[in-house]
Amino acid sequence: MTSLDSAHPLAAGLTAASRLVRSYQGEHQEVTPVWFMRQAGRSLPEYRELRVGMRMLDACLDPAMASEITLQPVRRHGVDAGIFFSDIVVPLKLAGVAVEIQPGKGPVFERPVRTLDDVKRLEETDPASMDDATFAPIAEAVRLTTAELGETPLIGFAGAPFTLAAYLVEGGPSKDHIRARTLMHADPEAWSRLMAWTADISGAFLRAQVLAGASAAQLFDSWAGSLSLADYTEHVAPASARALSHVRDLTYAVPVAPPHVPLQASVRQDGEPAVRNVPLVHFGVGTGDLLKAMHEVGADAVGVDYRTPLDEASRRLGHVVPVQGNVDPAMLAAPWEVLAPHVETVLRRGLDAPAHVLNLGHGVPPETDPAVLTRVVELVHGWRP
Ligand code: 1CP
Repeated sequence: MTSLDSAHPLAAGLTAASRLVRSYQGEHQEVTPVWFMRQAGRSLPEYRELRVGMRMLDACLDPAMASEITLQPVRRHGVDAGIFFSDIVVPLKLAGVAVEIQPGKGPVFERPVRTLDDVKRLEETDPASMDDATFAPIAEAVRLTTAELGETPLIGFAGAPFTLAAYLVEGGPSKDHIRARTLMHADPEAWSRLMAWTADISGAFLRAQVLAGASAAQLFDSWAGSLSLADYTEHVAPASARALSHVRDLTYAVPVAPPHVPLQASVRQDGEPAVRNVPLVHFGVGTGDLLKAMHEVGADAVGVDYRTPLDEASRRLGHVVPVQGNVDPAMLAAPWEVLAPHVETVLRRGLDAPAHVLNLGHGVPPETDPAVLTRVVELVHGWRP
């Protein structure tokens, strides 16, 4: 176990009692916390303005800009968390992989990884050699952000090994990730080495964010829904567990609750602080059949996409796992009279789990009216069962 620095927002008592952190730790909150995947980004005019003339990955590696973009949706919507502005391919770029993010398309790689020799070329960068200096722009951006966020937690994130491998093998965005799934079976050695390498790269990226001040971490396995449960369990889950193991050891002593916060289970009564781990969330798209396996790789909470109702997801998770989700992003463009009851249904179904963090079932569509997101936050914060 490794204790976070005493100045870390969790250890210093700034964020440990927040609705978000407590929910991820399984403590039901009277007011359901809410944030949105892709809340930073193209739905916000202030983001589009800031990004003019700046390439995506350059923006991610500019600490002042990454911090400002992270803070924009928190200021505007009053959400319960910031999600660090970066991208799942940033640690690959820091590892020396030639990658660009093309506007309107996504990550594109100069050289797809298709053979064992290609994997060996990646391995020339030892993930263990990626140190504080490598992640300096990330750590600096996180520090700038948490200094502004105060009691609002920052969520760090990384791509899960399968989703990263899907991009690396295909060379860019793909629909069914066919080449990646072929490699998994056609060359098990190349596959398992590729998965171990990406796990360590993503793990190092996650760890840098948490050590610098993130109060929770989310692993995005966006494309895991293309896998059968058998393939996921055998060829993917061990690498996802490996990625999470890079942050699983990070703990903090639960501080005494600030006077304005009612005493809850997260604060020990006998004067001795309890020790907690930094909460870890695991999310995928189309992963209704994989939810239990995704929890078992070492996550505290599971993100659910819009296809599986939250009460059903909670049932599959044995009713003991905090859930996050799962407003259908398509509903954001529907009239309020349609959207509001949908959000309320999600809130009601979330009661089936020990705790619920409201989110979308996938990212905010770029054309979303930001005023609608603000209104959803107000609805969620005002809702009582
Ligand atoms: O110029 C731009 O604005 C490019 C759009 C964009 C943005 C805003 C990309 C390109 N990435 C991001 C930021 C980003 N990416 C964040 C932080 C912002 C936030 O959530 O508020 C996060 C968490 C990601 C993670 C990410 N990148 C995922 C996992 C989450 C998900 O949406 O499934 C994935 C799959 C990516 C790859 C990626 N990066 C960008 C795009 C358009 C894509 C998807 C491409 C595809 O469809 O395959």
